Amino acid sequence: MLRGTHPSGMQCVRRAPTLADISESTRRWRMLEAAGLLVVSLSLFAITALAMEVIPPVITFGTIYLLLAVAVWRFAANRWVAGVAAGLALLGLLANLPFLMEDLAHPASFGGFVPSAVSVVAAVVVVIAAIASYRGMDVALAQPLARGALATGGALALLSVVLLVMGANDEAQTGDAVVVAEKHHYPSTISAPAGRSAIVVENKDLFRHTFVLTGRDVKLEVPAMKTRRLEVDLPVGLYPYICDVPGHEAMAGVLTVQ
Ligand SMILES: [Cu+2]
Repeated sequence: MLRGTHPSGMQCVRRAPTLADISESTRRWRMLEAAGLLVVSLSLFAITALAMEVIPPVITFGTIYLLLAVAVWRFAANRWVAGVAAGLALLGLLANLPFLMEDLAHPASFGGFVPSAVSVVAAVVVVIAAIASYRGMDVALAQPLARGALATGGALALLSVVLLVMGANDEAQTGDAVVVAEKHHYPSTISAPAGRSAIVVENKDLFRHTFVLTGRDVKLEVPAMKTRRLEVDLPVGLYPYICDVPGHEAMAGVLTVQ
């Protein structure tokens, strides 16, 4: 409670707004906003679970969205909390845009695509619900919005599973240099014979990887759980290789051609 002075000069007590001060429709829109923030938070935690790895920035963002969800739910009567939470949700989305665009462009790689697609859909719901609660929009619109978001998220997840399962694989042949990508790591060294040979990259992760020989025109795109083969013709030498997916900088090694 805050004590203040009324323009009439009388002492008055200004109290924090309660649910009694807002309409039922405003309260429901705020609940939908909190639910959207919770879904964004859970999809970020899902990325670390699917990667089977602690990714500090993802955990930090997941925790921030979780706290925003709790704040909007706990202080549903407070328009400032609802507005600031939606603004921060939008900013978080924009800050992660390069990673989101990468993931959304590769629907067959389940681990990146599904959490990113779900979090974008949920963030859109958060912003619409916040605006609706401000403008006092009819709460009857909340249900089709929530259902539409669920249907969109579900359809995108299903599309990703189908592409993951149905996608074609390349076969390794005798004499190929085989590289296994697992838990976001490449072996630090591999070797291949000089002249015509082939590099086979086996991706055991639910996330996409690439195999790039730096300084050479060699790049393999390897979707989640897939194997790709590329014929090369390399003279004797050392060739550094990397995965150039943003955030995968630790995936690097050296190919020895002898
Ligand atoms: Cu990678």
